Amino acid sequence: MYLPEHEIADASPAFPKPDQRLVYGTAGFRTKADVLASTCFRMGIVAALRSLSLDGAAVGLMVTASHNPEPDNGIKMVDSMGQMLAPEWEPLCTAVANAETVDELIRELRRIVDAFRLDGTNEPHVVYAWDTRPSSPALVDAIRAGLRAMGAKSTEGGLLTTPQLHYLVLASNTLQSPKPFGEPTEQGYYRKLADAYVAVAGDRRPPPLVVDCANGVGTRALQGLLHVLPPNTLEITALRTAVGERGQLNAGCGADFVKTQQRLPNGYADESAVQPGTLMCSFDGDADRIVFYYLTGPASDPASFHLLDGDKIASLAADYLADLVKTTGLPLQLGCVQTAYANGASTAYLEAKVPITCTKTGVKHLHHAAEQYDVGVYFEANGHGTVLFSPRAMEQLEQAMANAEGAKAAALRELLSLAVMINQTVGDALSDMLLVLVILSARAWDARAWDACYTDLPNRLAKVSVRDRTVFQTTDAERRLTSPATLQAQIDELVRAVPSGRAFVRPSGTEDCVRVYAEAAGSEDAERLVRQVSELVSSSA
Ligand code: NG1
Ligand code: ZN
Repeated sequence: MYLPEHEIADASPAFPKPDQRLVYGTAGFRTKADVLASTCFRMGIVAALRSLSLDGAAVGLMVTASHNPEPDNGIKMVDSMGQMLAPEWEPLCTAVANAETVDELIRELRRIVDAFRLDGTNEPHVVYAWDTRPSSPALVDAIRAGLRAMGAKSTEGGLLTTPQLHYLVLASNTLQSPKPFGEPTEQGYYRKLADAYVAVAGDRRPPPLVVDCANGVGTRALQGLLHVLPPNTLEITALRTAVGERGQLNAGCGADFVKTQQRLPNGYADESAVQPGTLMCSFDGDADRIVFYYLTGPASDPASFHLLDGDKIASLAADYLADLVKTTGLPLQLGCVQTAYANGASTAYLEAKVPITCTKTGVKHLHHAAEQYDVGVYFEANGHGTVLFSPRAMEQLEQAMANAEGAKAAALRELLSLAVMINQTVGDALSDMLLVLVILSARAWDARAWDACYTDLPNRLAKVSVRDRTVFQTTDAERRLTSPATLQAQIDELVRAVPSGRAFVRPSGTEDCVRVYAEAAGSEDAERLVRQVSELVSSSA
């Protein structure tokens, strides 16, 4: 069995374990950057072991805390086919991260080596990348030390978005396959996206778009893409592009700010590109999320702000793709996957058109549920999502293409190009942006026409700090609490009193808090409901 114990023991003291329990959660490890060095060192080792368990296939490590504040950071692992880490490895990562001593660390690692019968036959391969946080380079050094101790082959992705790293990993592992995913470089990613966009869009003219890059790595990715697209293909104004200016990342801008505050990024009233009717969008800090919005009046008036969130993107995409699938005449089932955070109005709208699944929060749950459909559209309300085409669907589309004509052939061709343009490994702000632009131009819709699909129910999301959030346990895709004992009945009673009321409580998987969501027919009712339920939560824990 294979484990370079001496090398690990020698390198380990440079990365002392902090006095804090760390958990591999929904998005890997995520906490204040200054306690993460030991975790990054150890994840370098675990990633190498994960690669060995996959016969030396490349796996990925991404250093980012996504939409969270700049002083936070995080690390997550990407599996060999570009998907999230296999769930059975999450507790292994947690155990390794929390080993108190070097001996304990070696013991935990040995456990993995024994369980998976890892030997030295293959060389492990790890691809790693990081976001623009000032803390990222030091954490990357820690990863490198872990990889060196393991004698792993490493590929440095550099500053990348999370979805770009997912792309690199999958592309690295399909180089020899009959259908390579793409060239395993950053430029390969841009070219794949750009070529597919040009193939789908043809001479359709998308609406102009103002992009808030959250002062993060999305700035670079957007520029990279625009550089590869033929000149004037897209009419984009990029804002909040201050990469590297301390304290700027996700500060008063970015997808999470816009979604949770339900308003424009700070200072937008002074931007000349920000005009009533103009379509706008915001990326998050690692550019795997996107939300859109527009104004119906002056930027200074909060009432003129209209959000087009992940639910609206899902509705736009599901509707459009369902029409294309119908035109092909193929018996493919298209479905949509949401979480409890999906606006009730979006669920009602979609339910009338396509089958819907509701899953627990966290992309891995949505992704898995979407795989059950031939074409699975999944989006979290916060703007993280994508579309999956099953191997069966791809096969049928390709076969049908061979002798199709007219509208049928056009629909097949478009679906096949969309399947390339859409980053199916994970939500991708750039790829989702192109998807929305392509659909809006095909429909000849502006922001307002898109928004008219349905009207969001007023909603509020609140955070409550509690002593121990593990006390809160849920069932029914997190829509109901089973613990603390009587809390759900009390919530039900509050909800019953509110027209079109809905509320639920769940512990966050990424922050030390409990989240409370409420929606209602009226804005004041939603506000009151979220406050009342939050008070219940505070007093029960
Ligand atoms: P938690 O902290 O478990 O609510 C948040 C988001 C998720 C997901 C993860 C990963 C909300 C309400 N929750 O999870 O949807 O995106 O972060 O980043 O937006
Ligand atoms: Zn993100």
